[in-house]
Amino acid sequence: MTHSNGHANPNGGPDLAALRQAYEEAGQGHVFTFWDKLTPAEQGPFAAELASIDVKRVNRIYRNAMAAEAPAADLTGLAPPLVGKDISRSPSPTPEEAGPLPASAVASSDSPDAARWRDVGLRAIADGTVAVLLLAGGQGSRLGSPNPKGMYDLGLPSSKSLFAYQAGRIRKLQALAAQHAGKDDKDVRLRWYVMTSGPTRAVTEAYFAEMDYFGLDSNDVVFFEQGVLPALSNDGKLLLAAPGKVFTAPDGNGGLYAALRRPVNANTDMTVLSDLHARGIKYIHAYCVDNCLVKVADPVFVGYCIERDAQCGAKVVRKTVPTESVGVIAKRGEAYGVIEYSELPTAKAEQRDDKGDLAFWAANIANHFYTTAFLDTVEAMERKMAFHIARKKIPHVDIASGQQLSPAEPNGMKLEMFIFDVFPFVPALSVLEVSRAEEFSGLKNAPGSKSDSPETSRRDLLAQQRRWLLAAGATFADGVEVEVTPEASYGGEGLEYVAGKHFVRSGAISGPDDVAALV
Ligand code: UD2
Repeated sequence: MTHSNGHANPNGGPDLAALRQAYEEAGQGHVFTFWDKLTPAEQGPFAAELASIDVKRVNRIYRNAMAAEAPAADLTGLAPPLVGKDISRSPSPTPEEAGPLPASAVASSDSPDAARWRDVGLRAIADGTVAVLLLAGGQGSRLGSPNPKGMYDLGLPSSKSLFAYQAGRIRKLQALAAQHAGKDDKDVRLRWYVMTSGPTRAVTEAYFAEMDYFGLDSNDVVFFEQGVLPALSNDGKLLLAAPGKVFTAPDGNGGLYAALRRPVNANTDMTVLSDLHARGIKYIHAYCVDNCLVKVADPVFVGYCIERDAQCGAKVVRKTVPTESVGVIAKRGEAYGVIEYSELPTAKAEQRDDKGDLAFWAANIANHFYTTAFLDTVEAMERKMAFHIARKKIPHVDIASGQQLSPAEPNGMKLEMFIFDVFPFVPALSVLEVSRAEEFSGLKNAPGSKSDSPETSRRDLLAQQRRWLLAAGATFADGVEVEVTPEASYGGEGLEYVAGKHFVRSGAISGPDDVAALV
């Protein structure tokens, strides 16, 4: 988020007096507490950082987020112009107002129509009208890995990372779409837009280059970056990570929408949106990096949404455990919305229908469809999309003592936008229920955790591939694990050559030639 609070000095730096005044007026002048102790070499970058923060917007976001978090809260304590005026409540259904998703609003991927949807999707891909958008800006703090999640090695026989799997699925799908349309492989391209954040950009780009883009044409992979927001104390004050550094964090996966409109890097004025238009791309499949089973640019889902002329689509799986860390898709009146697990009251999470199933069963798996035309309209909605407050333990410099503190308890908040907060603005969200075993296994928690861990991801991916091989006529000796890499199959197709084979050795197959070593 680039912004200049004050006017630039003749020497190019921000006008310090104007900057200090802007921060003082915004009630954030405390950030200058240690200014005189900083060296000139520290003062320059710090002033530039402060100038890049739109401190009035931060205050507005804080007040809107606080109001959205506690609608009944007494807002009189807020600055006069705000009470009752600037709180543009997001139309997202609050937990109190939300009702379950009606069955009529959902189709299933095991519908007989899926074969037709798949044809529509493959044709759209072959026509070059589909692109992929990967959300990879999260810092993966729960997983505890030093690298971006996409680089994580699940310990598979092939040692492929999540990024490698997703790239392989794109390559395979390009070939399937080309074959479906009678085109040459090289004439079908799925452009891959990878959203990173400050902490993940450099290492992600370096990894892709090191892996030679996993065999993809590097011109088809576009990295771009979401914004950051300062972390705040509970009373809305910017927190300093160091005497001359504001504590900032990625602005949530909903930061995607603003990021689509910013130049993808410092050397170009191309934005993701301008590129989508320039290339005639009409449909986008957006997904989260941390789902090892993700069907990247799934032609069934893309075709389903195209056939329904949807502006937005979302995949869901059936939720069975009330406490599962997933949002649930709900409705209030005509407005669809996702209530995040961190904001769903227990009573609602545990509410059951007359058949005894969870009333809020439609688990959001952060797997969305958009039209480019819809993405063009999001900017107008953004002011109504309340930021979400994530209360966190935030290490910071204590303003009174100058001491570096690492709180044991949450002492402040990170402000995040959620990608699904645009759903209430579409007249009809196209929801597709898919099989959890075939399409969703989150990688969220550290090794050894009982759910959403590297072990459960590895287990679910190899179990799916074992089902594919058994269905193709193979058999297994006890304890043998055979991995089917994306080079061999996108969704279980094309494995005829394993019919009658008995696997006695674990390993990975990427094609027919790899079978002999394992039987
Ligand atoms: C997300 C969904 C939740 C459910 C769950 C399934 C959101 C807001 N919540 O919860 O409803 O679908 O996934 O696994 O989508 N990311 C960024 N930038 C950020 C933050 C996250 O790109 O600033 C990406 C991150 O790299 C990942 C995805 O968004 O690919 C979701 O990550 P998360 O950890 O923020 O969301 P989570 O797992 O709490």
